[in-house]
Amino acid sequence: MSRTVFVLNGPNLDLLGKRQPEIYGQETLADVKALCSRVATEHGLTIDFRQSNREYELIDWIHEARERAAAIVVNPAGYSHTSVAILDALAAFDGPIIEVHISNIHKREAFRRHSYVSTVAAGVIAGCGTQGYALALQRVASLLEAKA
Ligand code: DHK
Repeated sequence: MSRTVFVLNGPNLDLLGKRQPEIYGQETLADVKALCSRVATEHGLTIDFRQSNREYELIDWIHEARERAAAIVVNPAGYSHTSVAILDALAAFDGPIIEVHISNIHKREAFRRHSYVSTVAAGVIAGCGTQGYALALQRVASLLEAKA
């Protein structure tokens, strides 16, 4: 069984570390990728870590995950709150999906409190900073273990 986990990041996360550090922290996306690689190795997982500012590209990658990934960790960023198309793509994925938000979306503007993606996620992690990605991968490892 595939032990590959797609870690997908949505729009503006390429600016992590530079963009609103009081909300999203000082770490860059490269730091998050390094963290994910470390945690994945500890759990015998392989990650495929990607970021896009384009909705269609994220959707294409979710389709690709159907063939290549056992699980998806996704921070859809702004698309969490707007994209039925990303929700539909994720609904067509068979494995576990863990949704990550670096910030606590429930403590912010009202429009951030609803995420389309949460309706198909096995779990949602918000407000744990970039550590949320590590927690998500730990959870994926447990879920895949339970399935094996
Ligand atoms: C990231 C974004 O870019 C926002 O649009 C979301 C999310 C929250 C985060 O906390 O990682 O509302």
